[in-house]
Amino acid sequence: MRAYWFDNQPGDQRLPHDSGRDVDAAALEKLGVLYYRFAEISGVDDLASERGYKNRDEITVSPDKMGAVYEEKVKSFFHEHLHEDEEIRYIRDGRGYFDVRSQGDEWVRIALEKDDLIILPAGIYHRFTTDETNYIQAMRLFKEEPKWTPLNRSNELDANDYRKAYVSEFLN
Ligand code: KMT
Ligand code: NI
Repeated sequence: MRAYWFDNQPGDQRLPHDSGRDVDAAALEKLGVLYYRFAEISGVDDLASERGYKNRDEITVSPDKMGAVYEEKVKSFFHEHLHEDEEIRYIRDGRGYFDVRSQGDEWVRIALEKDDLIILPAGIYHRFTTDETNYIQAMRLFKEEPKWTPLNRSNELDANDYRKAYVSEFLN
């Protein structure tokens, strides 16, 4: 994992967009973003049982697996959104970027690779993209049913209860 300020320059979303200014794990934690690294699946199993995550699946995001819809999917993952539940991703192979909004509403880019696990809190505005390799395989953990409907950012969404709870816990 490496986190840094997104450079806000034009260009494909899959390019690094690296400003050269790093963001440390403590700063991520202030935003409610938790990071772990597990070389063994047993670490993930323990975290899942502590947090009540009973179910999991795996997704591969690549042109090989997704075919013609790949480009469209990658664009849709990159729309700024939130979820009303935590988003947990454990990277099994490949690489990708999760971008999260900072306290000052700037993008922080989090580059993840194999064995990285990230927890994004409910209500945080974020987006995802593959990198230039166009390949990532990730485990998605969830409590009951998959509940990761993306709610796209809007002024109305700022009044959502989960958004308000996030703002009061982490951005004030
Ligand atoms: C997400 O939340 O955007 C995704 O599930 C994308 C694939 S997981 C790396
Ligand atoms: Ni999401």
